[in-house]
Amino acid sequence: MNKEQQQPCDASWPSPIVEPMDSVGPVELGSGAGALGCSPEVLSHPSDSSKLVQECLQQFMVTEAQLQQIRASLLSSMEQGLMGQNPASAVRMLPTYVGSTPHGTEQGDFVVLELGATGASMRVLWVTLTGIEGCRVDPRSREFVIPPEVMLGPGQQLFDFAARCLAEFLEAFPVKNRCLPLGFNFSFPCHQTGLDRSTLISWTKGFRCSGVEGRDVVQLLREAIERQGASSLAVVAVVNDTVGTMMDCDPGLGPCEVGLVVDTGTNACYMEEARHVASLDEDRGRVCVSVEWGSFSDDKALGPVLTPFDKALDQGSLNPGAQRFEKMIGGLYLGELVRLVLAHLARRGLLFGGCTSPALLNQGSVGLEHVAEMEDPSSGEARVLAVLQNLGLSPGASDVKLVQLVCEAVSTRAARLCAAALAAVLGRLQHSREQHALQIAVATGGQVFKRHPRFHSLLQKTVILLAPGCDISFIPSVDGGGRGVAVVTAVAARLADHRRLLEETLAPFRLDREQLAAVQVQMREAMAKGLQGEASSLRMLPTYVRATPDGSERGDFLALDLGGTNFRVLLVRVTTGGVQITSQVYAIPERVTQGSGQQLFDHIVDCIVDFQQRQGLGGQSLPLGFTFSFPCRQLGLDQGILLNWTKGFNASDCEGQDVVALLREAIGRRQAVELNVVAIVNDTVGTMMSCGYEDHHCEVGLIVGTGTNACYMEELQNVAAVAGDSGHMCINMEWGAFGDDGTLSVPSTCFDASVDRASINPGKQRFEKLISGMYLGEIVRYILLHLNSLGVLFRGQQTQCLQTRDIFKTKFLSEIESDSLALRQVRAILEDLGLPLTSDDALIVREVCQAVSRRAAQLCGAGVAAVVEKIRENRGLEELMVTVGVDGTLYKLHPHFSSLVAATVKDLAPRCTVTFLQSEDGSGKGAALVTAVACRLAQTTRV
Ligand code: 0WK
Ligand code: BGC
Ligand code: BGC
Repeated sequence: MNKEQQQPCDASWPSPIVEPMDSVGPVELGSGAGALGCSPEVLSHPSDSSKLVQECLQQFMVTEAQLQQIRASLLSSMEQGLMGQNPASAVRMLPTYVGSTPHGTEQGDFVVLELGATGASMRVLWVTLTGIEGCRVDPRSREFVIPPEVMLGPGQQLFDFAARCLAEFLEAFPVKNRCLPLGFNFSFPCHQTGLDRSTLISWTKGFRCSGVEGRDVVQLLREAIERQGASSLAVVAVVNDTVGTMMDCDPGLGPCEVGLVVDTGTNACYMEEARHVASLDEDRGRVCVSVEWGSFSDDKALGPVLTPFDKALDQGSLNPGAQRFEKMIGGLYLGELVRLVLAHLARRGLLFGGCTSPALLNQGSVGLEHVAEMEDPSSGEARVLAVLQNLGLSPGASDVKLVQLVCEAVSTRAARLCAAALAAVLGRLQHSREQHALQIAVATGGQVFKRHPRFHSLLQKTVILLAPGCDISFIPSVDGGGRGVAVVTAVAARLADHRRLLEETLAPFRLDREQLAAVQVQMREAMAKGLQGEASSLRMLPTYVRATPDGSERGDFLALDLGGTNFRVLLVRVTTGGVQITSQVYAIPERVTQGSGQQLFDHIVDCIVDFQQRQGLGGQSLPLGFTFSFPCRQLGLDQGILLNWTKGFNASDCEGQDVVALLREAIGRRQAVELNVVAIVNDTVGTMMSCGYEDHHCEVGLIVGTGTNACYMEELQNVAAVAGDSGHMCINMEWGAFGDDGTLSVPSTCFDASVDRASINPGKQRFEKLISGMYLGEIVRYILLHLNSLGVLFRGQQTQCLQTRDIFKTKFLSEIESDSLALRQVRAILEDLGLPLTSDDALIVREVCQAVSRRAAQLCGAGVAAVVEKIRENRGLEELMVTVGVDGTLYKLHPHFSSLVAATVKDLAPRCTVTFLQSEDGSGKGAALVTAVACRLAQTTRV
């Protein structure tokens, strides 16, 4: 079914309907009124007819003023389209997701399927890109004629036809076991949401298949290829023919930043500043926009140039009322306009002796090729005569010239209107680039450019007139944009490959419900073992806090809060009116956290003394509660043996020591300081107590900050290490170490292993290193380095800054994942780090952050689910209502962390109604409350 076998039965034209009038009488579309044969009104003298023909053709004359008006109106309609305002007359201005003109580095073999550019034919190409500038391999291609019933039938039939043509074409090529990227050159107006996702808005030109408008045409093609079993093809990009034409431009000559097609239809695309495209969340770089000027229909601008022939053509077309502008320019319509004029003039006896012919009255019988031939100065009269005789006409001598005049009038108008539209695009470029003197290369493509003898020069001359400030070079597309589509496909294939590598990299971070439920079970098992004092990665440390506050606490207390982002000294005043807190943050320099224990505790006492002086507390010995956020085996409320440092602390001579004693010794070393250290509490306990003061259901404390941990009120009978079997004991789980014994089934990625290896406590705090703020930024950094090494990020360029440890702060995750942050702000954060990134990079970095923080939140949720379920079962309750007091920068600042934790708990512990209460005053208040309870209990035992 090659092109030659089929003759001109053009399906693009349905049956004729009306008869508009003009100065030379009614315009008839096809057969019907004024039947075949000759009209009685043959004018006596040829010059009269020539004058009347001139008069008729006058309607096709478009003045410069009218062209300027069309240019101006189209320009404002483009700006409306860019701002997303789509009044009826606006042109669609569709972003194409092509963000750059070709680099010339693209290489590989690509298959291109062209549908829609050249009317009733489809073309398949094999394009080889060498990646070497100036070195081009001519594409091999084959054209397939599309049967009319396929162009007007069910969509599935059209796509199956396309898939069969692809398969037939590829038979000639060695594609065994190769997966070839396919670029789909689909020349119709589409809403693109990605390089390979595109929804057809409406058919144009001669197509009107059912069940396709509003659908993703890439999906339809993929399904057809699957039905065809042509598995060696992967559709990776869909491209409009104007984009293919623009991208086909040899970078050496261009690069072209405008693509102009005049084939059966007409349209243009150009590189717009991304920040001007409202539908894109972009502020940098450029994006190619398909103007879809075929639908331009501003009556004020177009009304005066529309002729009755245009109206007749429109009413006889497949899509009356649509693509009005295209119908005055596109190659599918030029021939029909000429036919309508010729038929009209014949009936008026002004041509062919007033005789018509079936062909002349048959829509679609005059095509672009006829017009081009009849206008071709080299054709000469003989060819014109031959064309007209072929249409069953017997042209007289004067007819030839008059017919050529008709052709010239129609095509001249088309070229000038097209020039006005191109001038509008150039005007837009001058505006968006704030360049009055614009130097620009325009790639041109399409049969009208190729075949029509004068169209190109007419357009060039007119556009120079209408866009004086532009220095335009026109670069004809070599092979109709096939290569350009392959270049876009190469970019899309690269992006698709990047997507695959990204998915592979992030897949281990995507935990499913089964994996999370397993974590919950493993944590329950470890809790049970820890409580029984058996070997377990959860040490389940008794805290000697037996009750949460009951509101009767009173007094002034000092509190210390060590172990989080900030070290704070607090004065906590507990009165009937509530709790007043005055606090001061003090830095703990690294030389102190990594120094000796004595240095550390002396520094702490220095801060306390400084605080007392500032608060005028000199000489007062207030009871002090010490929030010490590290794993301590407590022997009593004021005795805590540090088991091991975490979170980057590493002061010597502390592990295995009673830190309360270390503090008291430091106080002892400092003259004239009297402090009564009453209690040492873990920050989880402090947080639970602090929130318990507000909400008496608060029986769990959760920290997700620099580190992570949880505590909860356990039944004393379940705590093997502490005598007694009634009442409760708050247990510090130290869940940061969960899995250190290998019982945690969550896959550890190579990035987690890198973070652990680089930490000062490798092999320790496994659960913490998957969740907490000290590590998430580092996990992301390692992933970015990996993706950079794969070429997925930052164009594979070495990024020194990412080699620096801790340069990617966890707070960046919270900022980058915030919904309110546009991509441009994401890019700003990353650029401040010195990363050379594109917008795609910013999107990928955001996705990496999301995967890492989501896993952390879900694991944290699985942990909380284990704890609340334990409490529920402890109490043999069907339903449990409990509050979890929470603190920690990551939990508080990350935009989605808290909701993901809550969602995971809801899913894994459906019989627990869990309220998460963020602690306002931190655990310092909690430490003071524990101290207050201890003091109250001490008082009652003393009396
Ligand atoms: C604030 C609490 C403190 C705790 C910290 C944890 O007052 O006890 O250690 O939250 O959060 P981070 O500061 O590590 O983010
Ligand atoms: C389509 C455009 C296409 C143009 C040239 C028009 O009918 O709407 O998408 O670029 O024809 O083929
Ligand atoms: C410590 C815990 C602490 C948690 C949150 C962990 O590294 O081991 O004691 O509760 O961090 O600060």
